[in-house]
Amino acid sequence: MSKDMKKDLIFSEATKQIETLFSDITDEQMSELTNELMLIESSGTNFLYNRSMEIVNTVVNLKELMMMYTCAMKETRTKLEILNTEYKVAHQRNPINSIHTRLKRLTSIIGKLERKNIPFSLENIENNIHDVAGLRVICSYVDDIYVIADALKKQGNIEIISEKDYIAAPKPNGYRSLHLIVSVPVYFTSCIKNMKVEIQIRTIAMDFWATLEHQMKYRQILTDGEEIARELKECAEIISSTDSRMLAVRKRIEESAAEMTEEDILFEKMRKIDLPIE
Ligand code: 0O2
Repeated sequence: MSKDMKKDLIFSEATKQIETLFSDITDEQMSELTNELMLIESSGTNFLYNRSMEIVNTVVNLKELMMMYTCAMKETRTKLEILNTEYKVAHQRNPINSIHTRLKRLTSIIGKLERKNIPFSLENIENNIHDVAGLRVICSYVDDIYVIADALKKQGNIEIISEKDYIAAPKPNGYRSLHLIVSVPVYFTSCIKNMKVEIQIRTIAMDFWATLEHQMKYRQILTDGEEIARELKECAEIISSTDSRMLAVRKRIEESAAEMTEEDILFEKMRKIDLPIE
């Protein structure tokens, strides 16, 4: 392939990557990008070519970094699923209702770096954005949240980098959830890489609330925003009190079952033999 053909291909790949990566770009960001491209254009084709090479290079490395975050999410998800399976066999109920994973979008990563006044680079993403890989663990009861968090903390190959307990100390808007930033080792063919993952653990009810509140944040033009925020805060209190009552009821059921004879206990254990292991 001729050098000119290669140059054309690199340039068109750079353009394609910009378009794909920034498919959800805002009008304001698009006009900034267009201005920048016009500046590059006026500096001559060679400069444009060099920039294209840089862009393609960055995109290739970025894709590799995102692959590593995806693997870190899979690794963490497996750890959580193992805990859930073990708990189910021992206690005949799942502490985890569901697990959701998400990779932060590039525009959100760039937005977060901008808010922190940090320039864009792969190194800066790794060092400063802790929630590129995110897991949301939805539990039925509040005590399950701490069962899962404590079990993770006890695992030797997982480092807890930070913990924010928005259940013990809810946010002023009513937000409740337990956030852990952990570092997990991921085994690749040529290296072991410690990757950061954000784990948000909350109840079904807390998640129901947070999803609606998140929607409100992204609908920026709200005529009655203050009233909605007040209403949401009230809902958060009701939800929290319902979570506590449900936990108390579950504990009462467990306590009343505690009066079992030796035969009852053995019979319970026997029932577990036929339980499917998921
Ligand atoms: P998105 O779109 O969910 O990714 P840090 O990551 O520590 O630099 P921060 O914001 O101080 O930044 O961390 P924190 O408080 O642990 O919050 C991280 C994430 O928790 C947020 O990510 C949200 O997903 C969620 N969260 C925190 N506070 C609220 C809240 O009041 N309401 C709702 N619905 N979610 C919340 P992002 O990046 O803000 O957003």
